[in-house]
Amino acid sequence: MTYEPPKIWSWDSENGGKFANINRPVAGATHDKDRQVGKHPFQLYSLATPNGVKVTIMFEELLAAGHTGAEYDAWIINIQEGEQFSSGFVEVNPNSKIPALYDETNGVRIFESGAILLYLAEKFGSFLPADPKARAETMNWLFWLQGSAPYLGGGFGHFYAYAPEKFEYPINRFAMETKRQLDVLDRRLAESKYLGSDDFSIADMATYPWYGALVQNLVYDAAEFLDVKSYKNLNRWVDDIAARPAVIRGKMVNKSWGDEDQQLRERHDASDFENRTWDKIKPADAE
Ligand SMILES: N[C@@H](CCC(=O)N[C@@H](CS)C(=O)NCC(=O)O)C(=O)O
Repeated sequence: MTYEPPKIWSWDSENGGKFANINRPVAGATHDKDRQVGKHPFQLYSLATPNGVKVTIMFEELLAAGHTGAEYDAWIINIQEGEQFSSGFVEVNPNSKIPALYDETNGVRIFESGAILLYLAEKFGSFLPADPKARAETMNWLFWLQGSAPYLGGGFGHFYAYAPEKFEYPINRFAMETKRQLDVLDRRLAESKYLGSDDFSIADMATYPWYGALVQNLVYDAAEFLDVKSYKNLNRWVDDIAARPAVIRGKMVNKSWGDEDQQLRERHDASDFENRTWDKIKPADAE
C-alpha cells in the first residue's frame, strides 16, 4: 500500500494507532486544573513508563543513599485520559509529557527526564562522577540515551507493537537500528561495569528502563525477534541493576497496570511501598 501525501497535511484524528486519542498537532492546555501539591520538597507528575521510571529510580536511589532532602510526592498522570494537557501540568511542562518535576524549595520547574536526572544529580552531588573524564563519559551516555530511545520506542516499538498494521519497511528499518544500539551498549559494557564508569550513575538510570525492559521482554514482546539474549554484557548489566532495591521500588511508583502488589499508584511516604500498593487500597468497586 502506498500513500500519496496531499499538498498540505491535515489532521485525521481517526488514524487507528494506539495513541490516536491523545495525539494532537498542537500544544497547550485543553482544560483548567491546578496541579496537586503535597508536603515534600519535590512534586513529581509522572507515570511508570520507561521515561517516568528513570526519575522514580533516581529519587529512590537518592533516599537510599541517605539524602533526606530528596523526599517526594509522586502524582499519577493518566496520559491516556489526557491529564498531561491540564493547565497545571502544562505550567510545569509545556511539552505535555511525563515526567515533570517541581522543586518547591526554590520554585524551579524541570521537564525532560534527562534534565530532571541531571538537576537532581547536581543538587545532591550524587550519581554523577566529579572526575572530568568519568563525568563527561556519564553525560555522553545520558545524552546518547535521550537521543537513541525514541528510535526504540517511537520507531521500533511503535511499528512492531502499536501500529494498526505490520509494515515491513519501518519494522526492518527500526529493528536494524535497535539491534545496532543493543550492540553499542553491549560493546560499552564489555569494557566498563556501568555506562559512565565503574560506578552506577544517572546514565544507567536513564538507559535501564528502556533497554532493560526490552531485554527482560517487558515491552513490545520482541525479545526473541531481536535475539536480545545474544548481548551478554548487556544482560549482565540488566541483571545487576534489576536487583537493586531502590530500582525495584522506583519501578512500582505511579504504576497502574500489572500485578496489583507492584502498583504504587501514588507515593507520598516511604511506608507507602508496604501499606499502599493497589492490592491493599483498591476500592471494592474498582475494576
Ligand atoms: N523526551 C521526553 C519524552 C517524554 C515522553 O515521551 N513521555 C510520554 C510517556 S513515556 C508521554 O508523556 N506521552 C504523552 C503524550 O505524548 O501525550 C523525556 O525524556 O522526558
